[in-house]
Amino acid sequence: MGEEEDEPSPKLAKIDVELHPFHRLKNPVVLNEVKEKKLVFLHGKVGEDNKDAVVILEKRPFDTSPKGLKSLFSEETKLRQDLLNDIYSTYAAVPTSPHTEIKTTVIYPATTKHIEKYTKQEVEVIEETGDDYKQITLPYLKEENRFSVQWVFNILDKKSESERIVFEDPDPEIGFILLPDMKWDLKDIESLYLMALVHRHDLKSLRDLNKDHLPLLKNIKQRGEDAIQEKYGVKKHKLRIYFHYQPSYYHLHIHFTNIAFDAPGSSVTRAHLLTDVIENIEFMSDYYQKKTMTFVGKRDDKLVTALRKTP
Ligand code: M7G
Repeated sequence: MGEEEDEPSPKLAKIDVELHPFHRLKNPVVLNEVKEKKLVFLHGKVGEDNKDAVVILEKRPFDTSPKGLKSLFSEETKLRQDLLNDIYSTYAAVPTSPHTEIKTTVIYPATTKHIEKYTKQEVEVIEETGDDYKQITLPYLKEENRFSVQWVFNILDKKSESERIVFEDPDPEIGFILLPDMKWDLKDIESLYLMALVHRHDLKSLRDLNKDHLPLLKNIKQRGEDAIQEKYGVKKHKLRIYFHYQPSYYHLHIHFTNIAFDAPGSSVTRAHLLTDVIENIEFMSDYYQKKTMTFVGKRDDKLVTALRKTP
């Protein structure tokens, strides 16, 4: 992995730059910036009708494969010397592709919810009891309040990303599709990030799971781990496999990330390990209907406001 730069990137080749909003983004403003991750979230307008777009830019890690290093330390890299003193020198180096590539994610047209999702905001801890879920969260999760899961249906129906599928079990009850998450650049194995999307459409989140779903969960764990080991050589004890609660997208899915990678949303305030979920349900079938779920939400989020118990 990470050593296939000979082939032009299929993703780049496919983009119709005339239609693509990237170079037509007007008045970009920063929604959030994570300097240590070299990551910036921007909002801008596109086109005559000024539709909203969210653009996420992330500088890629160095390509430390032998080929990557060769191209870095080549004459193609321009150097501007900043300091020279005895045996010490510093430079601003301007290498050529792939070292200068920026992972770019575009959401267009973006909804107000997307802009809110990527805007830096104060966060707070929320405790949602089983009753809160039934009385507040579930009624809140009406279509207009949640993100569309059209992209999930496109994957399950093979209308999008079918060439990226790593594994599929087509069974309607316990089947799923495993594929790389949008956040992964597919190059750096240390930041490996895949996702299992279940074929069935009736499960929104952890809250819907009980003992009837154990065969589904065990199938995803076993076959997901096997497929990742086979394709990427990453063994199961190197994987963090978990649900998000709350998720952004309410169609049941499971995250598979490399434990070497501090993936966003992998901390105790959002991640629930698949092994723990399986065991909790084995102890008590309605565990996730009864359990008080603690999560971190944004201060101005409508669901957070509805669930907040202290002013
Ligand atoms: P989540 O917990 O519902 O949302 O996980 P969040 O972590 O974004 O808050 C959904 C996962 O699906 C995230 O890890 C996303 O990066 C990933 N994802 C979202 N979209 C829209 C896509 C997509 O179109 N394709 C792929 N492959 N992954 C996506």
